[in-house]
Amino acid sequence: MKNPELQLLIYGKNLKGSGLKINYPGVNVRQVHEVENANYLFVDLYITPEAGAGRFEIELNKTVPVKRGKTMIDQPVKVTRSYELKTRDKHPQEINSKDFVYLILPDRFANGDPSNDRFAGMADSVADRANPYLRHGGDLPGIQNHLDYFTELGVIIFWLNSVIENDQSQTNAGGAMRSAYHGYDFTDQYAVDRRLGGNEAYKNLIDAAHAKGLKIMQDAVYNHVGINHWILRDLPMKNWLNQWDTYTNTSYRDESVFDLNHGSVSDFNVQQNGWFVPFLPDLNHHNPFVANYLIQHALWTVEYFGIDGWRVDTYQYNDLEFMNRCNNALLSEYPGMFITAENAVNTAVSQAFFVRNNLYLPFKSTCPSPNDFVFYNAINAALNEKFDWGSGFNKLCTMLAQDIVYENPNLNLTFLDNPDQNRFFSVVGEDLRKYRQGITFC
Ligand SMILES: [Ca+2]
Ligand SMILES: [Ca+2]
Repeated sequence: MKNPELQLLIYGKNLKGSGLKINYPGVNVRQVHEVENANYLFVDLYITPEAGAGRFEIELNKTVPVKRGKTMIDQPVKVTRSYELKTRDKHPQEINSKDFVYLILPDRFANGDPSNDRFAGMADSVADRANPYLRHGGDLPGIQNHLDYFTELGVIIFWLNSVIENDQSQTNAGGAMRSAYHGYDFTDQYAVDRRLGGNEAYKNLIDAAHAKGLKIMQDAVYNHVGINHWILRDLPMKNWLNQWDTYTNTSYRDESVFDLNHGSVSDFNVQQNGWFVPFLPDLNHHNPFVANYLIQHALWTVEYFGIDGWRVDTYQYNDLEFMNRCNNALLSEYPGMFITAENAVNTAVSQAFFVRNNLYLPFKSTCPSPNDFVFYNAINAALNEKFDWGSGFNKLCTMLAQDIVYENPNLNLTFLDNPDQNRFFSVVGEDLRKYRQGITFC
């Protein structure tokens, strides 16, 4: 990697006070951080170009007092963990505005392996196709079985709703029990959900898709994790999360982030550090260990699975300096990589603030592309409102003229629907002419 630094999180019972040894050419231990919780060590490594692929042992040594007869003696204890440096063999492909993106909700597309539909040990062990709020058993092998279907449609990019493990209980929302089948409640960043087929199935799908000339865009969530995330059961430090004395929800108001003239610090803090919902705790990006954990996971994902682009969920709720660090880490290793930010906003200025733009403001985002919600709203107006001076098709013209605020509007990810919108065919009253016109605008 261009960046020679790597921070390992080591978890185990009472690791505090351990000596740490690694004996592997090119791998140097820079610093061992002890934190509030004695069960964690954060280890800074420096990997020189001489380090070859291979496996090495991390050796932890400490002495613990044990009782021998009537006296206490210090007994040496050694714990080892194995770590592997892999050969780099993945190369993200370029994504541009010519590529047709097809969004798949993996749980709902095709069930390629009924044996993985449910696992008794998971917090939600139900799969029931008759219930629209619960899991249906769809998985990554199911998608892989249909690759020819996509190439026949002219699809170039798959965008999968997040495939990362969501070992969350069902939640009661809107009067119904609901599963986290959508994938946005991460409980272990380094595991693809077993019900989708796990890490190997994701690797296999991506390799097979690449072999057919398809590309993969992955959904990323940096703002929050699911409340069943393994690390929440034994937090490394209290400020791993943005904690409040009493529960505080984000306001969801994007204006609080960019309103430099009239905004208040209080509104900004609530928007940024309030929780998305009570079961999605907000991560504290000002904690450097949290920031490293998330950034390294993004790099690992590209290297391990070979994804080609990122769609970043709930972008406006993240600390934006952290997001720049994360974007820059990816763009430094993979120049030109496509990263697109989700912000369900209503104005071009707001949308532009969160990406590379032509605005003269003290903060400059390094995210190359927005999911173009402003364009989406304008298409709906163009196809569904009465044509007049300020309505209908004129809204689309007005909106397109505002593309001057983006550094490169051709990177805007235009769309007709997404995981949070009604299906576009319904939005245009199931009128096939309007549907075709919408596709043409996109
Ligand atoms: Ca299945
Ligand atoms: Ca936040």
